[in-house]
Amino acid sequence: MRLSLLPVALLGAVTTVTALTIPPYTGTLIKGTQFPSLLDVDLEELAAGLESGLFTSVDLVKAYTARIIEVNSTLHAVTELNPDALAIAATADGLRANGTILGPLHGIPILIKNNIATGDKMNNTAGSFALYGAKQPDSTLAKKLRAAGVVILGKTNLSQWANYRSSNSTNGWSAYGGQVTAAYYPGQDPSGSSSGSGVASSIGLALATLGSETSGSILSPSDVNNLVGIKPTVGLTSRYLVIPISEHQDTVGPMARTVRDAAYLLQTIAGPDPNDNYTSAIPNNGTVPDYLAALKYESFRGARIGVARNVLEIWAKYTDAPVAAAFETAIAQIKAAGATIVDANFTAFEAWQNDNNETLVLNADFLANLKTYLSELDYNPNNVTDLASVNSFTHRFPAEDYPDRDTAVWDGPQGALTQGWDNTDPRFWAAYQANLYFGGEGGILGALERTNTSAVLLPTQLSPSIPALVGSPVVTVPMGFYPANWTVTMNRRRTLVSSGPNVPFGLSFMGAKFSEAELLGYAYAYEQRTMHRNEEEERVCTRDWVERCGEFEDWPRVLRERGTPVRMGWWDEMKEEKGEGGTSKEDMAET
Ligand SMILES: *[C@@H]1O[C@H](CO)[C@@H](O)[C@H](O)[C@H]1NC(C)=O
Ligand SMILES: *[C@@H]1O[C@H](CO)[C@@H](O)[C@H](O)[C@H]1NC(C)=O
Ligand SMILES: *[C@@H]1O[C@H](CO)[C@@H](O)[C@H](O)[C@H]1NC(C)=O
Ligand SMILES: *[C@@H]1O[C@H](CO)[C@@H](O)[C@H](O)[C@H]1NC(C)=O
Ligand SMILES: *[C@@H]1O[C@H](CO)[C@@H](O)[C@H](O)[C@H]1NC(C)=O
Ligand SMILES: *[C@@H]1O[C@H](CO)[C@@H](O)[C@H](O)[C@H]1NC(C)=O
Ligand SMILES: *[C@@H]1O[C@H](CO)[C@@H](O)[C@H](O)[C@H]1NC(C)=O
Ligand SMILES: *[C@@H]1O[C@H](CO)[C@@H](O)[C@H](O)[C@H]1NC(C)=O
Ligand SMILES: *[C@@H]1O[C@H](CO)[C@@H](O)[C@H](O)[C@H]1NC(C)=O
Ligand SMILES: *[C@@H]1O[C@H](CO)[C@@H](O)[C@H](O)[C@H]1NC(C)=O
Ligand SMILES: *[C@@H]1O[C@H](CO)[C@@H](O)[C@H](O)[C@H]1NC(C)=O
Ligand SMILES: CC(=O)N[C@H]1CO[C@H](CO)[C@@H](O)[C@@H]1O
Repeated sequence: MRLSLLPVALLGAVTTVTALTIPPYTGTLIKGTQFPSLLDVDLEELAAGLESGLFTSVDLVKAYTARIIEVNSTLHAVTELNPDALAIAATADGLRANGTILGPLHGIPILIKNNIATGDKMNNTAGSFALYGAKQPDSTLAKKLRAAGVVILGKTNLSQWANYRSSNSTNGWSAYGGQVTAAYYPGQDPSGSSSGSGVASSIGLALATLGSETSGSILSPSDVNNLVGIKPTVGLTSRYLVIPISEHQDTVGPMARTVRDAAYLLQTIAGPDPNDNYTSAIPNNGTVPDYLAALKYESFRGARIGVARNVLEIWAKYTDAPVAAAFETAIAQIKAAGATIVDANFTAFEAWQNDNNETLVLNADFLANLKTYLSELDYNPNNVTDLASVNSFTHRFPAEDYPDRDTAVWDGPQGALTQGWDNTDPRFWAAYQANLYFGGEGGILGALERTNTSAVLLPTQLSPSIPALVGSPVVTVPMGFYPANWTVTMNRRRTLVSSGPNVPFGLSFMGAKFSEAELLGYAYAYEQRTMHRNEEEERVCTRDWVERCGEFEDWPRVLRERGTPVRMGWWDEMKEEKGEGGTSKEDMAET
């Protein structure tokens, strides 16, 4: 598969791109100026190139498209390209020529997760054939991107149904999009569920991407793909026409290579939406803060920053030595930058480990919210109107890979259909109150309050669960990489590398609701002092994909044959330990 396909891919690239020749890693001279490397370029460099006429938005669409096609057969990060992207880019170029710039992202290609609806030729499927060919209007976020002049370049692959289907599937697999793999080790588990968004942003298949999170789905793939990820407060960004899991926990946010780029994207998508009443909670009558203005090198000076020490201790077994060591170094750097560091323990964390109310809440929301989403479709080719009909479609449609990938999150012992009651049931309120306690007084919000801190730190791997319960924000920034001699392990199916050399990891800043501006200030101050992202030059497989990594396409098979041991990803392990989900415990992972 490997070498024979390559010339075809390269030929495709050459014919698609006229203004540029491809190798985007090293940069290409255009009119005597270096075209930026798509792997590293940031928004301000792209905007400067567009402004000076070095290249056009049409050139960018061609360059990114060629790159997507070049790596897609290996990584499966992008499920479909927008057939209108070139026309949209040409319109953006025309407006620019006329002196009209719609915003900082004018003419910039962005990829979005395949659960954010667009009213164009693209499908919005959550990776399921049940929704292939369905028609729907633009989501509010798609409208906002268009109004800002963004070129929506395509849709990214994901863990199917945002990982709310199966107890024995894999991160980044969908029936519609195949299996995503990440770029830092051949066959690397991309984590999920915003798997394609993570991989696409990490290797420059667009400037940046949008992902969605219910519990970990932005943070976790950002962690293992060397990215800045923003999991916004639930209600800061509209979920209207985003395929849901839970109205109480779902949120959409940016996945980018720099804090600044992520902030630009958040600025573009945040704000009130009459179609999503959770956005009415945005403070100051819906006025979104200036996130760019918050990016200050001296943000830590005089700040009180907490560390959730007891979480680190209780979950020590999930934190590998290189991650723990990098975390202590990060704390020292933040202290040296002027912050006071204090313990900010999550007092009910131990008790929460034995609580399973989150499953009840997510099941109840999913039953109700999925039904609402399906009722909003303009065309529903398979007549799926609720979870029961999606379940039966999945069982009978061969490409959905049932029963080898089961539907335990729906019809298993603790599944949503088995539960049978939704968020209008009196039992919902009690379950939700338990969540609010474990995330609130007993979790992140209580810790912030008691210790008078403005952010709490954890390695990103440990950070998503508690903020998910209350919908509070988290920002992750690259913190380091596993060492070159790190032992390779595989996922449970032995189809992906769950841990291995050079796999990245991040640092999370967790804050109070709607404190994104402060969190971004800290994230920026940490990023600018450390710039771990840039260490990837030596590591990312795709830098010279053809020479170095293309030949490893079947690497998981080689590893299997060598008897490489199984060790589930840290997130899967901790969820299994906690006992969430259906028959087996991967089903709650990274939703
Ligand atoms: C991605 O690769 C698959 C083959 O693995 C192909 O069917 C699909 O069309 C590709 N998608 C894009 C956007 O190139
Ligand atoms: C640019 O402005 C000119 C003059 O107002 C107008 O004729 C033309 O259609 C505009 N082009 C675009 C692409 O907006
Ligand atoms: C969307 O799905 C339809 C099938 O109904 C398919 O023909 C079309 O190519 C898909 N769109 C894109 C952009 O892949
Ligand atoms: C939003 O509206 C729904 C139904 O109209 C209601 O149940 C819910 O409580 C509202 N949520 C908020 C945060 O106002
Ligand atoms: C809040 O915003 C709405 C809509 O923009 C406006 O009509 C209203 O006057 C504002 N209220 C206050 C108190 O500023
Ligand atoms: C909380 O910390 C801030 C500094 O971050 C300080 O200005 C303030 O006085 C403290 N408040 C209390 C109640 O300790
Ligand atoms: C936080 O938890 C750790 C570990 O359990 C403990 O050693 C420490 O004393 C706690 N800190 C505070 C301020 O309670
Ligand atoms: C939910 O929370 C209540 C109240 O704390 C508790 O009694 C119950 O056991 C919890 N349910 C589950 C499924 O964990
Ligand atoms: C969906 O329902 C419509 C109208 O009832 C019917 O014509 C169509 O055949 C159904 N499609 C499927 C796939 O069941
Ligand atoms: C997944 O679970 C289903 C149902 O228990 C089972 O039939 C199937 O063999 C499992 N697949 C794998 C790969 O474990
Ligand atoms: C990896 O190398 C470090 C020193 O660079 C050494 O301390 C460690 O034991 C090695 N680990 C393995 C698994 O070989
Ligand atoms: C839409 C799309 O690109 N689908 C492809 C995703 O990858 C699988 C293989 O893993 C192909 O079979 C699909 O055609």
